[in-house]
Amino acid sequence: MLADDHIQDFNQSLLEDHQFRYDYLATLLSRRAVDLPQVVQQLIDFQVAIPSWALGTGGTRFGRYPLGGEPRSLEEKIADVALLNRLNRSSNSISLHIPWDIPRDIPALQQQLQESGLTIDSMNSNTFQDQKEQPYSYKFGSLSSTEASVRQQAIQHNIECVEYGKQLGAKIHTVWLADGSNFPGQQHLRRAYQRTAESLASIYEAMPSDMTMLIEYKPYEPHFYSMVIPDWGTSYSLCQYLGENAQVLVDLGHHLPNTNIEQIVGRLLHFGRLGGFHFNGSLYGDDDLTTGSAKPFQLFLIFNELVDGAQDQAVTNAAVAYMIDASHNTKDPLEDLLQSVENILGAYAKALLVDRAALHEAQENNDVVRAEEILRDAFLTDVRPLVAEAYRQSGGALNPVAAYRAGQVREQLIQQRGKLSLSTGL
Ligand code: AOS
Ligand code: ZN
Ligand code: ZN
Ligand code: ZN
Repeated sequence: MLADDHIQDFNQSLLEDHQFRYDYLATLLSRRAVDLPQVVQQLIDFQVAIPSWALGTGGTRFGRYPLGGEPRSLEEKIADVALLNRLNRSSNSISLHIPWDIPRDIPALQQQLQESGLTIDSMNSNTFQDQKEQPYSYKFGSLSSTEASVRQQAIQHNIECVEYGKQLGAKIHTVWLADGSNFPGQQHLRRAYQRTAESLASIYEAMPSDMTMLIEYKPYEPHFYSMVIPDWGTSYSLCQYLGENAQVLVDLGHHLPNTNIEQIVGRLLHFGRLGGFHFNGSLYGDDDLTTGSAKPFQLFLIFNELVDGAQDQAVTNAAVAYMIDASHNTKDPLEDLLQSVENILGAYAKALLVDRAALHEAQENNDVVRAEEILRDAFLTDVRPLVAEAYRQSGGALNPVAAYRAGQVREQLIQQRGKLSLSTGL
């Protein structure tokens, strides 16, 4: 499916227009001190992991409308990510969810991954749903449960994920907890935190020294009175308690409306505790929309912090893991993921264009307008030719969504996998 020839032929048809637009931008930017080939190289090097659960039409809680041709197995999920990566060369890893993606034949999976040039990014545990065979229920929490047997079951499940991760070469174990309470008085808030910290420590101890635990926070859902890990401060304190290989994960959808996420990013970089991102877009809550669709300026400001941190010798934060965490109802999930990656690369490109020396100078001089104008100047630059050039140079499609459509990929997937194929996921 989607022969490399197709991508190259397709690029040929767009090349002249692309070249014109790229040269024009290069001329514009030559008036500023921008090393354009270096910016393109940084875009080429930037990789965003794809989660296995974003490959099928997802969900709102009001129902699911299957699109057809969705992956029916872990192998087909990997095949879909390989396809995305051939189109944009920017998503060379996949994140798995246990038990939705239990690997049955590890050597065969490793071979498939190698042949498709992919790696496993992270393993994600699931203690927010009861599985059929499991003896104890998570109705009243998992790692924070009042019952030792429930906590033990949740710890064991996480250790099992770590073990799969070891076998598959994953370097990240991500924990998102749905633990919390719905009513005042339901839960002893301090003790719930303590039990969680201790449970996490047992999982942390089972991790190899080259694995990082990412701890996600979320202020609401499914518990609307209190979540055990509601905010970055709680995640951060748990990481401090656990040790160097625990880091905070920022899911863009996990903030109260109007939260200044870029400031959180800056803080975590300062503390050396920013471990990773779950990219998505939202207006109201954990909407899991296409990244950069609703608030592109915010995405740019986040990347502005990341680029600033990366260029600052004083920041010692280890490498940040980037992943998309989105899944919804009305788009072809593969097109949606291509759009998300493109918006992420665009925001990154714009952040790389910021005249940082001038910005720092304006900030030091409290020149409010100048500082803002510098950011606006970068943000309002049309960087699409830069992103397209990065795709082209790395062997991808100049316009991945158009190439995907022209290659009739979805139609072929439906033929192969059927009209009503369903994948697991939320
Ligand atoms: C849930 O809201 C979190 O964003 C999780 O990161 C993720 O979506 C989940 O683990 C996948 O089901
Ligand atoms: Zn998430
Ligand atoms: Zn979420
Ligand atoms: Zn989300």
